[in-house]
Amino acid sequence: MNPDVYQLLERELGAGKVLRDAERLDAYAVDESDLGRFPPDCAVLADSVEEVGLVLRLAQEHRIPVTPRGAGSGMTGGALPVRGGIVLSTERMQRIKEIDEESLLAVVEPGLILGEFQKTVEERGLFYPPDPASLAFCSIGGNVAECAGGPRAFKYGVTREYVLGLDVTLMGGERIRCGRRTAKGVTGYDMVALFVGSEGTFGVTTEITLKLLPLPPAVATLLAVFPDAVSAGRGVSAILRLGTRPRALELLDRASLAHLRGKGSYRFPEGAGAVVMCEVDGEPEAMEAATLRCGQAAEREGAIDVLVARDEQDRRRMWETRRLTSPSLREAHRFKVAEDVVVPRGHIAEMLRRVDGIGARNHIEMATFGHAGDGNLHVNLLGDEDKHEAAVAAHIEAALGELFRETLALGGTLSGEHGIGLAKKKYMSWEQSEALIGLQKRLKRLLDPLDLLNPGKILP
Ligand code: 2HG
Ligand code: ZN
Repeated sequence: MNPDVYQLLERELGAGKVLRDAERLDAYAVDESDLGRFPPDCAVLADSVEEVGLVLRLAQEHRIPVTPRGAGSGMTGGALPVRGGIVLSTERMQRIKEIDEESLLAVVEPGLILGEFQKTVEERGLFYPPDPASLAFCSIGGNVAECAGGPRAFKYGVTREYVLGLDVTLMGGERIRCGRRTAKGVTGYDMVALFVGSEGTFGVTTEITLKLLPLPPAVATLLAVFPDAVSAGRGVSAILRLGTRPRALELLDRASLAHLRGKGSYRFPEGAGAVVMCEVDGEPEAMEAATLRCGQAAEREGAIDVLVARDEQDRRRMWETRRLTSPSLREAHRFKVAEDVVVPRGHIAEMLRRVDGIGARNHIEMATFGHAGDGNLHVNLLGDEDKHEAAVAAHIEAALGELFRETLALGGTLSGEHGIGLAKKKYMSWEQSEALIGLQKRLKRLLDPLDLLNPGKILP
């Protein structure tokens, strides 16, 4: 990178906001994907929309790649600066600018940590449902870029459903406000939908208007214990067929549960082959009947035990421990390739059966868990051997290929919540036609003609 540009940035922004020493840049070279280290030439910690605009204008003028970054908790390499250049971090933009209780909306900055936002709105009796497991450390800007999901997406939908409006700065510095503050609105094309989930390749979000809901008055959580994952998958389908709509319907297989042993404050039952976590919300008087119905449906499919969270503390512990699945798997293994395939809801048990076969055929240790009610499974491919790194990598590659083929054969999709990023772009053409990929490339060219904004992501 041209040294004059650093100086220009430092002069305009102040030296404290432009990081250049290798040690500090280290943190910006990785994310949660395990795809390697990609140190940028510098990182800019922007504080305002004007600063974001300045970076994107200068970078365009000097042909420098820019990789936007929230909290770096992404799992597919979306925040990795694969071509060096500038990492443009929004971590300092953490303000909640407005909470409008009557209109049920909030206006926030992208660096705001999701869990903090949720706590703030809940104190006012309001509810922001999207709950990725990283909620304690992921940023809302990152959630918007990836269109994050989470357990509660089962009833309430993913981030996309909650983004009413966006303030986006395009490569080159042009600022666009799109969307609305109203409950409805169809004026012009749905530009918000275009930016949500675009993984930082179309623009940099500097302000987000989010829809809120009233906080549900009561919540109840039940845990159904199954002998194995396939029967748990059938249990999930049986609960799906009920009229009741739980807000979360999650599954953890034997390997995932084994990794959670001794972790967190909740102890999942010893010896379980798989568990289904089913959570309902609504009026307090409806909770008992709803959990009973779900529990009975699970039992009809072979659940050997059904436990109900005793109180709010028990419930919180259960979820806190569930959220440790991903970090526990990572801690225990040298390789952890986390997938997030989705199959249509009618094929959940069948997909779990096929996943078992993939692990066995490729001699790969696997752990499968996640948002089974949505057909969204986190199939994790795990590996440990140092000496045979290349062999492990080849097994993982082969297993991945099978996983994606099976997913697509069942009418599924490659990614339900983690995005494509760097990790899966070579598989894009397995799912999408040349014409569709071509159209997306034309869109990218329109918004970023020099391919400088988060280059090398999504599109093969
Ligand atoms: C979760 O649901 C996250 O816990 C992480 O999406 C998934 O590591 C994973 O596979
Ligand atoms: Zn997930």
